[in-house]
Amino acid sequence: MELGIIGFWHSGKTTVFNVLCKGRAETFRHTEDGSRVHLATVKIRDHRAEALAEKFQPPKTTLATTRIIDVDAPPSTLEEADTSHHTSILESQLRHLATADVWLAVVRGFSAQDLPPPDVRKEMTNIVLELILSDLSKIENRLPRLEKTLKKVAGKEKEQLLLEKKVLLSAKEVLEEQRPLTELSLTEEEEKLLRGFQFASQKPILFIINTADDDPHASENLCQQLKEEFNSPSYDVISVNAEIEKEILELPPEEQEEFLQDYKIEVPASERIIQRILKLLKMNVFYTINQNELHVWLIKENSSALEAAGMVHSDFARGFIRAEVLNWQELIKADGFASARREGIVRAEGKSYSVQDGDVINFLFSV
Ligand SMILES: Nc1nc2c(ncn2[C@@H]2O[C@H](COP(=O)(O)OP(=O)(O)O)[C@@H](O)[C@H]2O)c(=O)[nH]1
Ligand SMILES: [Mg+2]
Repeated sequence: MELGIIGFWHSGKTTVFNVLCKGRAETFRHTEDGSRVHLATVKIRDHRAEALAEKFQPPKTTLATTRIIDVDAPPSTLEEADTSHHTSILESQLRHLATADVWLAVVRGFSAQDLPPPDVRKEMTNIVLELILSDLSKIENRLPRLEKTLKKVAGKEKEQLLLEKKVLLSAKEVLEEQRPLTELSLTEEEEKLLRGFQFASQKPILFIINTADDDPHASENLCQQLKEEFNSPSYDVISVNAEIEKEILELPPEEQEEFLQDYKIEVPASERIIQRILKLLKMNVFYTINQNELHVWLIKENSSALEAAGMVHSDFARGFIRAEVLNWQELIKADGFASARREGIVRAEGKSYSVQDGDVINFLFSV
């Protein structure tokens, strides 16, 4: 899973990046266009895995991870941050983020010197608009080339290109109405055709309102309102106070708890953000456990036991016999797989079983 951080100038993207990697040293590379790209792979905290590990004490626990990318794109001065440069800022971010599965769109909700007062609605609208414009320009680039090639080919190849043209034209129509490609309904084949383009407006967005407001109720209300206004199953809105959370992370661990309480922060932003991302991406979590290791796995909702087996080990999928399944809480209550089997609460599931969030799975296989 890869999270791409986007947003306009000075919205707190890098601060959010640092909060997500818990203040740990970041790696970064400089790129040809002068951008600075921050990369991190972070473990996803999971209280259920913590409970399982505590109970069964496996020598090793492997948490699921996610990659996070943040781009500091030029221009890098405040003077250049006015609206006329917004496009180029987001465009140069997108260039480094093509492979992201989801956008973390950081929106400035705090006042800053030399910048206009925060306007979260406008910034959210503009972000969506920039994604749409970026996709539109990709399509406008592709179409004339496609036409050229069409003249030279025949048969199956031509058929394929004609289909691509048709899909691109309907995508173009949606974009020209200033609607994101998440609103385009596609067949599986059409979806495949578009995949290579990695269209920016086709990815879900978690808007992160980086607010100066430390009243959690006011922030919660604002998010709810924005969610209704930007109504889409592909969007979610969350508010964080990135600056404060970052400062707390810089404190010695024994002092962090106290400050979190002072600021009425019940769940740290890093965890809230990741949980909402998993929901937005419709990801479930399942677990495998043996005497050596507890392993946390992320899997798309509605995935089959066979797909889950393939993630764990290709042999498990190839030689799949059945999956022994039970919920993580049941496993803890039963004191482990052996006694759960004796109690008869372990279910035997076949290849097509749809994996549920919180399942612990033991794959039986033979190769
Ligand atoms: N007051 C306030 N300042 C913030 C907050 N988040 C970030 N900042 C400050 O805003 C500036 C820009 O933040 P940065 O993360 O570098 O923004 P980026 O350009 O989007 O990467 C920095 O000086 C931060 O300290 C916030 O929640 N409140
Ligand atoms: Mg930055």
